[in-house]
Amino acid sequence: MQIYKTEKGAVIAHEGHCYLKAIDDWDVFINRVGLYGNLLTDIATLPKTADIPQNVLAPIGSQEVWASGVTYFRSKQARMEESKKAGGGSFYDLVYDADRPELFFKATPRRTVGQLGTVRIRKDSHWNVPEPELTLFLSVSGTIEGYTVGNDMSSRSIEGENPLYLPQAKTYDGCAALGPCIYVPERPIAATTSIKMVIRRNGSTVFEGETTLAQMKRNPADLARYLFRECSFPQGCFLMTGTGIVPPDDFSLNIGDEVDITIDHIGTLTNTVG
Ligand code: DO4
Ligand code: MG
Repeated sequence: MQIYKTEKGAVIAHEGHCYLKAIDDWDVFINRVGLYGNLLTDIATLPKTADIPQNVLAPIGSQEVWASGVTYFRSKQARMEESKKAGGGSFYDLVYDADRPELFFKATPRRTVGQLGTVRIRKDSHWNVPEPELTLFLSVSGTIEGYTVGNDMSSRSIEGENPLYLPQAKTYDGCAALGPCIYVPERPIAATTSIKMVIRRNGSTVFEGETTLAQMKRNPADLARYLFRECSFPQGCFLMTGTGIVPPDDFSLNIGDEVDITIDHIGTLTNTVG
């Protein structure tokens, strides 16, 4: 089932029908252990309503957005290459093979946009890419309750100059996008799930790439466990799981580019670069 955040409340899509639920607080609505079962109970008393809404908000309330890095071979390879001159190359190799994953703070809700929102590139960065990432919604107890599409906008020039600049490469206004909904399945998402990204410039495709969750070296539940080791999240949190799609080194985003990221069962998150 999918849940969409709208101005009128939550729209729950299940087995070809949509249900509108008036809610006071999105945080309380999504932050429930056993969300799938709770949603089934919610819709049992709700009338069927219109179709999937067109105007949806980012499916976030007051949660923090965190991210994982170097969870796919392609990401490790790209990072080692970009940071070679700065002497950072081997760190990526080491973290790829280590037990402890790379986890970093990505964004507050205020720095996060939703469907059709504008993601930004930094004015002081000359090499910028979107990173299409399966994003977990974790409850207060650290359980994976749902999944959304995430875009971890990144400055490759800043991160490549020195790995210590990672927070600046990753966190700034408009650095993250989430949406269009939270997919809440009965069972964990399958390894065959595909992630696709298309970047369009003036109506033409300038990059497209695809991967599957089977290419991810880490297990989503392990990433969640590491994040919750010493951090508490009373309202739950979002955790991006890393990118497996990296455009070639001569590619950088332009203002006005459109980025579509599609993940099976969740849908397509579309954003314009500003
Ligand atoms: O270590 C740099 C960031 C890695 C990242 O964001 C990713 O692999 O997706
Ligand atoms: Mg990333």
